[in-house]
Amino acid sequence: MDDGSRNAGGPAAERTSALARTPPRAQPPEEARGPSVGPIATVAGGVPAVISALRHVYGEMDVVRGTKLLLKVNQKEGFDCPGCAWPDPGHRSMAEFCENGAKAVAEEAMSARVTPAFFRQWSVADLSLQTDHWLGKQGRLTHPMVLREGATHYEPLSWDEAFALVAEELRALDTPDAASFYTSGRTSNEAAFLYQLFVRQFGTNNLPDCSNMCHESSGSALNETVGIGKGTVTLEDFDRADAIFVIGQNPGTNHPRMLSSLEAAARRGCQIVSINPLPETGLNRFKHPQDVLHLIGPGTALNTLFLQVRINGDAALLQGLAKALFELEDARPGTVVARSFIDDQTLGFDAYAAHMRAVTWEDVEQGSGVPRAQVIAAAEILARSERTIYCWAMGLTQHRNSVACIQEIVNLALLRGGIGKPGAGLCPVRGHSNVQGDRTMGIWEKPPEWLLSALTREFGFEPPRHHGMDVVETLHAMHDGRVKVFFALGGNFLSATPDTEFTAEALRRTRLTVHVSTKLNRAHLVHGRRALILPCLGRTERDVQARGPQFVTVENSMGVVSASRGSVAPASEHLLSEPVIVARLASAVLGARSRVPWLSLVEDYDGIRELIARVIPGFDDFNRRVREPGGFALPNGPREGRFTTKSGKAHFTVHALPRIKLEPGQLLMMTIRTHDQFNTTVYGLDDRYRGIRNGRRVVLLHPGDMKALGLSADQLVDLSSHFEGETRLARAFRVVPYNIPRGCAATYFPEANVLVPVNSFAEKSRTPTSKSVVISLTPAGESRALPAGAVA
Ligand SMILES: Nc1nc2c(c(=O)[nH]1)N[C@H]1C(S)=C(S)[C@@H](COP(=O)(O)OP(=O)(O)OC[C@H]3O[C@@H](n4cnc5c(=O)[nH]c(N)nc54)[C@H](O)[C@@H]3O)O[C@H]1N2
Ligand SMILES: Nc1nc2c(c(=O)[nH]1)N[C@H]1C(S)=C(S)[C@@H](COP(=O)(O)OP(=O)(O)OC[C@H]3O[C@@H](n4cnc5c(=O)[nH]c(N)nc54)[C@H](O)[C@@H]3O)O[C@H]1N2
Ligand code: SF4
Ligand SMILES: [Mo]
Repeated sequence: MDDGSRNAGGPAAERTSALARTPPRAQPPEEARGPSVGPIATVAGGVPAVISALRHVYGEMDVVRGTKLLLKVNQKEGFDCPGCAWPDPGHRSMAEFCENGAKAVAEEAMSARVTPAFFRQWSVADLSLQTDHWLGKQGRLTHPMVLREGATHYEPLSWDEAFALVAEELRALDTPDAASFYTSGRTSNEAAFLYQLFVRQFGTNNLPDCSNMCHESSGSALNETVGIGKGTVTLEDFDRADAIFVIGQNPGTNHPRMLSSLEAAARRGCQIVSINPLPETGLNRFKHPQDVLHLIGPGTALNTLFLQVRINGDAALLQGLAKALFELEDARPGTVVARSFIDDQTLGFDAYAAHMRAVTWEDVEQGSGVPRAQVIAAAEILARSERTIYCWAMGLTQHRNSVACIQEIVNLALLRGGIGKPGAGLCPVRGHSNVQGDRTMGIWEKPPEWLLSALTREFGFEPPRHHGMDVVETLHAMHDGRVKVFFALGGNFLSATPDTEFTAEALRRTRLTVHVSTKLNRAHLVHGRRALILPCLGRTERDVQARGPQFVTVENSMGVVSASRGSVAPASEHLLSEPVIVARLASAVLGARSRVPWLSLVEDYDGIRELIARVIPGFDDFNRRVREPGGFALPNGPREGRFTTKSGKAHFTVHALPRIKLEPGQLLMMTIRTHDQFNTTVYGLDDRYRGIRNGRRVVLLHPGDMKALGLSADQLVDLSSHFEGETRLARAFRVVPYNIPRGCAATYFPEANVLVPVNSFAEKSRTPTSKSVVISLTPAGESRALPAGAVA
C-alpha cells in the first residue's frame, strides 16, 4: 500500500533505531508528493460509489465475510452501522448501507491484526512517524497492552493486571476530580450508562465527550430556545416537507443516505436550498448506488438553490432571510408571519421583529457574501413553504458565534410557525452513530439535577454536584497538572482535539493514559508516564456473555432507539465488550464501596437496560420495546407541539452579527472531512467528489486570492494561524485552486488541528472553532525559524 508518505513501508525486524528514544510525534508526517487534482465531481453516488465501497470491503477481508457483513448493516436483526447517526428508513431494502458505511464496516471488520509481536517490532516513537492511514491499515488490536514507565515499546499484560493498574492510579489521586473520563460517540447506551454511573460513584463529573467538539452548540442553542437539546423531526417528516434547507453540512460524504431522503423529496417537488462555502457534490446531483435503474444516466438534481455563503457568514444570511420575510409580510400581510402560533407559543417576538427590521441589506451582503437577490429568492421559498425542515452540521457548530447562529435558525422556524407539525422542524444532523444516545445516558460534564437524584435513589450514593470539565477544560487541566489520569472510552483524543501540540504536551504530563479502542491510533502514541490500550469488541462482532449472546442499543439522530447485534467472530479471543470493560474496571476501583452488582449486570445486558429504564425518562419497558422491529422513539416535547422550556414557550432571541477582523493577507480557514475518512480514521487518500486524489495536506483557495498572495497551484506553503497575539504553524501544505469564496480557505481535519487555538471556542458551548481559524500563508521554507507546532 503506497500512501505517499515518506515513512511508508513494512515493519523492520526488531527495530532498535535511535528514534526509539526521541519523544513520539503528535502530528502526522508531511507528504513527499503533491496530490493529483481534477475537476469537482458533478454527480454523487452512482457506479463510482459502488466500486469504492466494494474495493474497501473486499480489500480488507475475504468475500464471504465481507458479503455477510454488508447484508447485516442496519437490518432489523443486524448491527447498527458504525458510521454516522443518520436513521434507518422504516422499510428496509436488502442492502441498507452507503459507500461510507461500507468503509466503516471494512475498517472495523478487517482481517489484519495488531498483535503483541507487532508491538515488539515497533517502538512507540517509530510508530509515530507513520501516517494515520498506515496506522489504521495495520489492523485490529488483539491484546491488552501496557507501556511501562520509561519503556519504548508496548507489551502485553492480563486484563486483571490492567484493571489493577488503573485502580492503583485512580486510588492514588488526591481528589476524584484529578481523573478525566472521555467518551467518543460509538459507545453503546449500555456501556455509556454503566460508565457514567461508575465515574460518578468514583466521585467526579469529569465526563468530556466528542459532543463537546461537535453538536454541543446545537444542544446549547436548542435547550435555551425550545427546551430540548435535540432535533424535532423524524425521517417521515422528509416525505412531507415543502422545503429543506441544508446548512453547513456535506451529506454526500458524511451522511450519504440522507441523499436518498433528499432525492425522494426532490422528485416530488420539494425545494432544496443549500448554504455552504463549497458547492458540495452530493447536493448537486445524486444517483442512488443501490437503485440499479438510476445508476446510469444523469441522476436526480437536488438543489433548487445554492447560496455560496462565506465562512461564518451564516448569521448575516439568516438575518437577511428574516429581514426579507418581514418585507414579504408587509407586501402580503397575514401570509408570512405565523401570528397565532407566535402569540400562543412563543416569547420575545417584538424585540426580534424590531431587530430584524433594523438590519440593513449592506450588513447582510457584506457579512454573508451572498447577493441580496439570492437571499430574497431563498426567502420566497421559505415564505411559500408551509413545511420546512432545517438541517445543519459542523459548518454551523464550530464557530465563535455558533450558538447564536443556530438560534437564528430557530427564530426563522418560529417566525413561520414551523416546529411541532408534520413535515417541518429542526434537524441538527448528528455525527457519530450513538453520540446522541451517550448524552441521553448521562455522559455529560454538566449533569442535570434529576439525573443525580435518580442515581442517589437507585444506587444509594451521593454523586458530586459540581460540574465537571469539558474537552477544552480537560486539556488545560492536564497541562497544568490538575488532571493526572486520562481514560478514553473510544475515540482519538490527541488528533480530534484542537491545538495538537498543546494537547500532546497535556497528555505527556499525565501519570496514566488509557484508551479503550478497536484500532491503533495516534492517541496511543503520545502518552502519560504509563499508558494502556484496552482492546474491545466492535459493532460488527458477536458479543457472548455468561447468559448467552447479547445485543446493545443505540439512539439515532432523530431520537429512535434500536438494537444492534454483531454477527461475525471477534477479531481476537482476548477482546472484551465495552460494558464488560467498564463493569470490571468499576468493580476493581470501587470494590465494596458500590452496591451496584457490576459483574452480574454484564452477564446479561437486559439487567443494565432495566436500570436504564428506572433512571432515564422515556425508557419505560425498555427491554420489551427495544425488541420490537425498528425500536421506539423517545419523547420529544417540541415535536409534539409542547415546548419544554421553563416558561413552556419557545423563545425568539436577538443577536448582534459577528465581526471577525482579517488583516491584509489573512484568510478565514475551515477544517473539513474528505470523502475517505471517518474523523481521525483515514480510509484512503482521495477526496473523490472534490477531485483531489492521493494527498491530504492541501489548502483550498480561491484563484483570486492565490493571485493576490502570489501563490501558484501545487505550490508548497506553510500555514500560520493567528489568535490573540499567538502564532501556530503547520508545515508543507499544497495549494489547490478551488471554487471557494474570496477570503476563505479549507484544509482537512486532523492535519490542520495544530492550527486551532485551544482558547478559541464558541460562546456558551465552548466548542473549538475548527471552522473559523484566521490564517496566513508563506511559501514553504520561509517560516523555518519557528519549530513545527510551536506557539510563538
Ligand atoms: N464518511 C464520514 N461520515 C461522517 C464523518 C466522517 O468523518 N466521515 N464524521 C461524522 C461526524 S462525528 C460528524 S459531526 C459529521 C460531520 O458532518 P459535516 O458537518 O458534513 O462535516 P464537515 O466535513 O466538517 O463539513 C462541514 C460542511 O460545512 C461547510 N462549512 C464549513 N464552514 C461553514 C460555514 O461557516 N458556513 C456554512 N454554511 N458551511 C460551512 C463545509 O464546506 C462542509 O461542507 O459526519 C459524521 N459522518
Ligand atoms: N479541526 C477539526 N477538529 C475536529 C472536527 C472538525 O471538524 N475539525 N470535528 C470534531 C468532531 S465533530 C468530532 S465528533 C470529534 C471526533 O473525535 P473522536 O470521536 O475522539 O475521534 P474518532 O476519530 O471518531 O475516533 C476514532 C477511534 O475510535 C476507536 N473506535 C472505533 N470504533 C470503536 C468502538 O466501537 N469502540 C471503541 N471503544 N473505540 C472505537 C478507534 O480506535 C479509532 O481510532 O473530532 C472533532 N475534531
Ligand atoms: S448514512 Fe451513515 S449510518 Fe447510514 S449506512 Fe451510511 S454511514 Fe452508515
Ligand atoms: Mo462529530
